[in-house]
Amino acid sequence: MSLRFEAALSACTEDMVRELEIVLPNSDGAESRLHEAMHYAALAGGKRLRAFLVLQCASLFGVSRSSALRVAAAIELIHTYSLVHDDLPCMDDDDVRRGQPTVHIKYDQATAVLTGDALLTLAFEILGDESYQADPAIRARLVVAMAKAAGPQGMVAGQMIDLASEDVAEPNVQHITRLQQLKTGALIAVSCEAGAILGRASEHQFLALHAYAHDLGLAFQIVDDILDTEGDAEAMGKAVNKDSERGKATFVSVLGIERARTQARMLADQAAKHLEPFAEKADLLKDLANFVIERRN
Ligand code: GRG
Repeated sequence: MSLRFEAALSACTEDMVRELEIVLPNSDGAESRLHEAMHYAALAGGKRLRAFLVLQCASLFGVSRSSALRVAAAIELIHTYSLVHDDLPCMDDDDVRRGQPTVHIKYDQATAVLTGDALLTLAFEILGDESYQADPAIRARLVVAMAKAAGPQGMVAGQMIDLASEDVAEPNVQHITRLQQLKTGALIAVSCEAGAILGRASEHQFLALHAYAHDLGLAFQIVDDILDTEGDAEAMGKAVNKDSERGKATFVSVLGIERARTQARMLADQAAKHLEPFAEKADLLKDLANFVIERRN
């Protein structure tokens, strides 16, 4: 990992914590348990990759960091909601996330459901608010793009397909690719798209970033499957080997570990190539493609 990339990622993480503390609600009233659980979930750590994508893509077009941070916070809230709900007993049933008890373990299931609901709706409240972006057309584009990525033809659809995947008789790479593109790829893609929308990117620039995000998202997921097979639960901050225990098909179970590794490397290289139109302005995004395949958590 280059020193420049390391410094940029850690600045993003610090700024994101500050931004989330600004946007998350606080109260002493009867709803304080909900607000406390929202802080617990959203400020528990995490790599902040989606936020980094928003900031870096927006910076290609000279967008102010404060506007990009607000949009990045909204995406991190949506990402956090998906993790809180995914960890519930009716879904993946996990007790540990980001190295600490999941929200339903720390609080209770009803609070975890409401926390996810509240994080998701807060994200859309933020995106609709004029404080970070005066142009209503840009805000509307962001709201629609985010709803498409997170909703019934994006992440939620991917989760539904995933839950049904244990019953698929002969899973193949096409099935897993589609499922993962919806479940994790769509939010990664919209993180890049959001930077481009804020920056009023041209069609050509938009497509280049979309192609980068597509390949990066797949590489990210393949590595996630590799880490689930090989990883160590402490470094990951969550249980590992869950997919194989459940007999769920993954890129590793279908491709084998060596082909999965080669495929991830190939996709990361290809992702970086899509950034050529931006020349050295996109160096940190190229570094990110490398980071995604070298990460240990
Ligand atoms: C409940 C609607 C709904 C969706 C859940 C994203 C998701 C869909 C479930 C997460 C399950 C999972 C572990 C998927 C693997 C890829 C993934 C999204 C990992 C977590 O993202 P990271 O590694 O997490 O960026 P951090 O903690 O770093 O933010």
